[in-house]
Amino acid sequence: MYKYMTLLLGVAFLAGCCCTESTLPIGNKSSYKTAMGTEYVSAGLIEKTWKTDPKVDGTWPMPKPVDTSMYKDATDGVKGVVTASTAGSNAKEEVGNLFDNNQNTKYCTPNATPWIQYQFPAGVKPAIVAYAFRTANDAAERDPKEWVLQGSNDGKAWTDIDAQKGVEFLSRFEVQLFKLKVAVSYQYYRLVVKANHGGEHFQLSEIELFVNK
Ligand SMILES: [Ca+2]
Ligand SMILES: [Ca+2]
Repeated sequence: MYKYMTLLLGVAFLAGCCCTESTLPIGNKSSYKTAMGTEYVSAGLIEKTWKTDPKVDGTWPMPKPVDTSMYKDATDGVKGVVTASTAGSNAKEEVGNLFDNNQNTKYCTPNATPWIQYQFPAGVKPAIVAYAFRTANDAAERDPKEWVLQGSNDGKAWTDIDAQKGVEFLSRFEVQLFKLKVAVSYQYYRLVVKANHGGEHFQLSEIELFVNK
């Protein structure tokens, strides 16, 4: 009974933040391991957050390693303007968090299919060759699944640059890299999310727009 009350208190605390799971943990596990080998205490992170299960031998499915060492993030050190179709769930989860190089801050919004726009300063049109997403701390059902990346030079007329469907992320804080077939050069880039993995919210912790080093 005491344990159950503790869980209820934990859930009541977390309910204050609408981008944290609000259902009770399944079973009575006190911690969970992610595919990255990080262990989380149950407060705020529940079993259904992780959509992968351990393999028969007890090890966890591992995301493919990603090498971005040949790239430089064009949004680093640039005072771009970041906007989105939908405000973050609260002041701590706004869209600028996608470009702060901190995986512990995220854009989380009560919209499964938002768009996110990065506007470089006037005259800056980096030649993007690839881009990357990093998932956030919880709730795999909020991960992106299908999207279109677009470019523009006036913020009005958009050209499709890349489209992805059926993308799966195996773990929290996982990075996936998407290479463009040809380099593109625009002042505005917009990610139009077409589907997530079934959650009412969408979230990511980081987006990077890469140029070659
Ligand atoms: Ca960055
Ligand atoms: Ca961040």
